Amino acid sequence: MRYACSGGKRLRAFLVLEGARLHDVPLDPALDAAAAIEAIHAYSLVHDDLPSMDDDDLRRGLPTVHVKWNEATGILVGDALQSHAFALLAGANLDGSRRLALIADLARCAGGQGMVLGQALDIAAETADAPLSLDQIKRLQAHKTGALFGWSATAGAVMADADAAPLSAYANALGLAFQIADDILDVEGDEAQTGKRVQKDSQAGKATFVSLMGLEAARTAAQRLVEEACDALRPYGTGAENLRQAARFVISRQG
Ligand code: GRG
Repeated sequence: MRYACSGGKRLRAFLVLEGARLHDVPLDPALDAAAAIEAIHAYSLVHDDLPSMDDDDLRRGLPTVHVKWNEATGILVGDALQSHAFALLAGANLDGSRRLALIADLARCAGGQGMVLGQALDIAAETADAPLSLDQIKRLQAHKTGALFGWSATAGAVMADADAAPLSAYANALGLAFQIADDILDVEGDEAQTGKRVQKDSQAGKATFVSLMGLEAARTAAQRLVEEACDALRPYGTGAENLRQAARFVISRQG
């Protein structure tokens, strides 16, 4: 479990801590929520890497959990990380109703109406008769990666019983920009390595933002979404500068 949680950009934890800071939430429960979302994220990566899913050998530059140990260990590590996330939230030093709201929101965002649904749609797309449309890809990604971004950015407002709408709008735009940037990075990384565009077997024939929009239009769309994300932060004034920088980072990152 420790191995699976090592490394990574900690982007989701950062969103939790910044959202909490904007709402004057004490550091202790904010750190519990930040750790919880990274545990859920790590579980999703361990399971996504399994042979029955994306079958990846490397994650964060190191052997994936099922390669380093075995497949059963990968399944169990993911299961245990998920339980650990909810245990962290259940133990957070918060008023009972706020703690329950955080837990219920995370169950919704991570589960069968959120990230797991997105993953299911993604797997179904591999055997679909036709590639997905742009709207279908947007829906898939809003669930697969966007839902956890949404929980992360709004957790601070939930912990403070404040209006979460601006941070929710920020997270929606940020999540989509992140996924478009991820598709662009995939193409650019492959091109840098091989000099031409290649796709791994599990991606073959799968529609992405780049395959549907083209590289330049995808870049422009990601840039627009970052501006939209920054605009959503207007109610917080200069206090939200770190979140604005995070949005710009999401489309300028190299990994
Ligand atoms: C197995 C239920 C289940 C869900 C898996 C999120 C997900 C669903 C799979 C991840 C597959 C993937 C690599 C998608 C691309 C976008 C993404 C989530 C990248 C990883 O997130 P980063 O870049 O990772 O924030 P780090 O390593 O920095 O934490």
